[in-house]
Amino acid sequence: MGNLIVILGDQLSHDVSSLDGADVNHDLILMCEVHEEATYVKHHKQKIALIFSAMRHFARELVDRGFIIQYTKFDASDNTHSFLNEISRQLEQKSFEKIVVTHPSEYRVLQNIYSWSTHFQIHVDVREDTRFLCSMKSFADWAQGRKQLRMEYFYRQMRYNYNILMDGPSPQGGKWNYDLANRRPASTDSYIPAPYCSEPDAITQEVLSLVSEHFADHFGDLDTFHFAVTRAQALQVLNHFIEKRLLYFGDFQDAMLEGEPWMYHAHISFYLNCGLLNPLECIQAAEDAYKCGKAPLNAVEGFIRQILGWREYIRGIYWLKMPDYAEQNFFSAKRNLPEFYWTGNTKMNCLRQCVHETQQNAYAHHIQRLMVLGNFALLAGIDPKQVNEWFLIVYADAYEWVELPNVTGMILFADGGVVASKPYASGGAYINKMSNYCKNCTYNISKKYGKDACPFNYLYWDFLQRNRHQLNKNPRIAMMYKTYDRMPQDKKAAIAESASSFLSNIDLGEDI
Ligand code: FAD
Ligand code: DLZ
Ligand code: SF4
Repeated sequence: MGNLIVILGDQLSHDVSSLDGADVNHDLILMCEVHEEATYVKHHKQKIALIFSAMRHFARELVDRGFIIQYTKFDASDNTHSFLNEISRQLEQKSFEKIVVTHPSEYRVLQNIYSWSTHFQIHVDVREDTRFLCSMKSFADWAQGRKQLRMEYFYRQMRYNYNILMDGPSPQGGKWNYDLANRRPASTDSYIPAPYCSEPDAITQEVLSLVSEHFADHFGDLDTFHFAVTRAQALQVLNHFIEKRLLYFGDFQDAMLEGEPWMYHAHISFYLNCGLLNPLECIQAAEDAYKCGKAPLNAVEGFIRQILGWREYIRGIYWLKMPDYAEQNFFSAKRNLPEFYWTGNTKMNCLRQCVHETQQNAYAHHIQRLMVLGNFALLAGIDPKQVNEWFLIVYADAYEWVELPNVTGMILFADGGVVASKPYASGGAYINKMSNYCKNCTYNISKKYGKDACPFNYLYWDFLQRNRHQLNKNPRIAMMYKTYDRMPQDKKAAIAESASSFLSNIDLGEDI
């Protein structure tokens, strides 16, 4: 009797632990495109297309390796559209010794998996997801007894453990972190290489028509789809980054330019998160580029920190803190998400650009997510549930394990300071310094309050003032409160008046 091996849509790696010791003659691999997963939130069309196409290509590769596969397509007439019922169909047809599955990336799916053994009276072997570089147990051990869970210390430990960019026990170049060298704005005449574009093959074309037929009311454009859908293509994306962009990644990591959604970023989160790329190979490719002089240390360290540090840390926080983490709302924020997050219809040029690019590409780079889309949601006091849902829907790399700590922890400070030591709140000056968005904006970046002033400018002070009781003990913000307190009374009143009128315009659905 063989095993029933279930492979989920973000487990598309040939070395995934559920395939360890798999028997090509007796085991059956089940993969299914189900309504349950495709609609638990209304994912961006391109995200569904990426997962379905990558799943279909991966299944074909498994068949080429000799495995027996049961693959349920979304539009198959007998599709029952849930994991539980698709497994049930297999168990009705054949006896299996056990079900084997790699630990899912999301809490929601883990609860589903835990129900299988009681439901079917069969042993379910849930194996560790060894594709991550820090196990849940190692992260919990690292966190144990620490007052603060700062990414920087976790990252240093990971560098040491994996011997990445190390000179014995010390970091190469003498510093762990070169972030201060990574703050250059880009200019419009900067050379920015075009992103990798795959040509849709017959499988992808079939998926694209399926998505346009069944998910027409989901957010986002589909005709701009150009994602890699196989491991071979994803490796080309990685290679393209290492050869053409890594060199500039450090310097321009925080830069934003109108009409340049891809900048010098790697565009690999989609593939890392669904399993087409492995984090260690991306890290090693960057380290090799440094060793052979293709890229400077500030770029390579900056890139490696994102994957070895941030990505693993975020995943560790998710599993350490779930399920309560999804309910956090430190500031009791309750404003509804403004409609312009879906349409891009706003006079604020920075937000308009970032929303339109998100619609077009199911992608925005980190600083757009953090300092524009995220910063606005924080300052305007948007309900964390709604912000989380939006971020989970609109990006093709979004899975709750990575989206939730970034939104609840990093941008909204809704966890009260688990991920960030202070809110990433900022006025318009930062956006103006790091982008050219303000040049084409209806609002005036240099004005601090009043009808045509940049809303970020007054919302920033209003946010601090509104949440003073929650933040005034935070030593990292004490200076800002001192600055505020020194302002003349009439300036404070004008800021409060501008913020109040702007926020009520949002609530009324006015044009802002
Ligand atoms: P690069 O800038 O080239 O970075 C390389 C890699 O580092 C990324 O591919 C990613 O795997 C990793 N990385 C970098 N920053 C982070 C981070 N903060 N957390 C985890 N991994 C990181 N990333 C996701 O993969 N899925 C999400 O749903 C997601 N939601 C986010 C929401 C918000 C509000 C913020 C501020 C960040 C979010 N991120 C998310 C992190 C980051 O923005 C994306 O990983 C990155 O933009 C992906 O593009 P890239 O591959 O070009 O990344
Ligand atoms: C994101 C996604 C989508 C849109 N559809 C499916 C699907 O139909 N079948 C599937 O196995 N996986 C899908 N996924 C990825 C899953 O949501 C992902 O595997 C879980 O988040 C794991 O916890
Ligand atoms: Fe954004 Fe303000 Fe600049 Fe306009 S002026 S683009 S709203 S930061």
